[in-house]
Amino acid sequence: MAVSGIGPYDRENIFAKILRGDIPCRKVAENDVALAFHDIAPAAPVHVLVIPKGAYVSLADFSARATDTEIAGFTRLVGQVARDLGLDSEGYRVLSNMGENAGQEVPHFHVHLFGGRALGPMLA
Ligand code: DGP
Repeated sequence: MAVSGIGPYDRENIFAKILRGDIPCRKVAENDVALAFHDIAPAAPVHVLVIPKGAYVSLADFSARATDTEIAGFTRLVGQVARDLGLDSEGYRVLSNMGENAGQEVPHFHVHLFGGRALGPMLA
């Protein structure tokens, strides 16, 4: 279900359950503030999700409320995962769906990291 970017945080969303260890994920990496794991329905040879460990609904919420330490650590983990998966030389795409118009399904902020093939032009 699409969600607003500014609604209250739902502690029962699927990524909150992954963070609590209630359901499993295929972990790629983590640091103090963020976790990276493989998407359950990959849209490219590499399709990793990176999420903050804190409770943020969307990029709008994260950018407004997260600490500089969280934002820095989150961003560093995205870059580290891409590097560790060997994506730097050929390139990759980072994308975040925010709210209803973008079709955000899971109301816990996340970025998608796509790589491993030519990804084609961005779709509007
Ligand atoms: P978005 O539309 O941007 O909210 O993308 C949500 C992504 O989350 C989508 O690509 C599928 C993925 N996803 C949904 N449920 C699970 C799950 O239980 N485990 C994992 N690893 N990924 C999930």
